[in-house]
Amino acid sequence: MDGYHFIKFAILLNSQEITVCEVQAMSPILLLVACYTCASPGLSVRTYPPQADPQCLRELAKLKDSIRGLENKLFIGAWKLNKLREHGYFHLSHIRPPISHNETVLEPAFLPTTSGNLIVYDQDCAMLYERMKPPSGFYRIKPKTVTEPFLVYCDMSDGGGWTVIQQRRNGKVNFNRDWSAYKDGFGNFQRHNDEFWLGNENIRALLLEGKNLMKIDLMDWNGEKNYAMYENFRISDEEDKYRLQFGMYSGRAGDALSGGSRMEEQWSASHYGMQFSTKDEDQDRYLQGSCAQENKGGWWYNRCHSANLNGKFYRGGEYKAVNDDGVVWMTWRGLWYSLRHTTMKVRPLFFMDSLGSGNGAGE
Ligand SMILES: [Ca+2]
Repeated sequence: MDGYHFIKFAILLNSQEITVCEVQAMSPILLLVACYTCASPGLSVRTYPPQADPQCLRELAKLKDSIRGLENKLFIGAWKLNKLREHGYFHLSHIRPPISHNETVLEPAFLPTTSGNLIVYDQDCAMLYERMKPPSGFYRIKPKTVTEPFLVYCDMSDGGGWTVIQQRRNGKVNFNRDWSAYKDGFGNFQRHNDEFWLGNENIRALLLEGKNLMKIDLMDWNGEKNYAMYENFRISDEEDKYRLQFGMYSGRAGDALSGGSRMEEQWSASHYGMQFSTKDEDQDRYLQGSCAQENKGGWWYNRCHSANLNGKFYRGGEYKAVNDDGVVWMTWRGLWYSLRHTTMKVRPLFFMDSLGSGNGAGE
């Protein structure tokens, strides 16, 4: 509330005015209903000149807080209900207690399993998490726009519900691959520390679902961890060469995808708006050569990068090379330090995680 105006709810119901001091006697729920009612057509809200009654103002502030809390609950409840309705999980038979590692709760019709992995048809790991709270592992998901379900690693820790699109752990998988490999995905999809790229087609299908949060987990060779998060991470289709866009950054590892803090760095290194390049498909802004060839991976190169998570895996961290081709997150360890672990994982922006925070800002 500003110092000059204070808006008093005067709710006209059957010509009866309820002033703010009368309102304070109402329960928060009634007040919420009243507030929604007063916003309805045919009823009106009036603005009054300032009236300095401190007691009244305090009560009003408290009530506004209650309303905000209730509105949040209402919003989350409505959102959950919509999801339940949309995806048909509102049948009592589907509501089960959390499962243990070796317990199977799917209907027999969904079995048998493939490669030891349950076949499920959730659109992503967040939906799977909400439905079953299973442990981390590989599961088949089926985003709306794809016809065939595909295997993903679901990270059910860190609040749960993360679909992992990229993972580096040990350098066993070669990431210096061509366009079709990056399009379809490659790597191993069996153990939790396997390395892989989920594939640009699959990633695009996953991100099409709407507002999301991409979390990038990093670990250096001393075991120190860090992270960066981006809202609304998305890529365009193959025709537009999987062009990258993302929203607000948060985290502690620095906004390397935007190219760092200096303007000249951003101009040449920001990955925002860049198309995807591989060693055989050069879409970068480096006219003299190919960033993908020089930096040994497929990525949204500019001229060339400040993040190179699909780069060459160097043991030990600091490395020497002709080009800065390591597994790099410039704003944390610089261009000449190759990280040990990287994970790129995504889930809906509005997600009630196991910590109940709802914002997915876990470490
Ligand atoms: Ca080029």
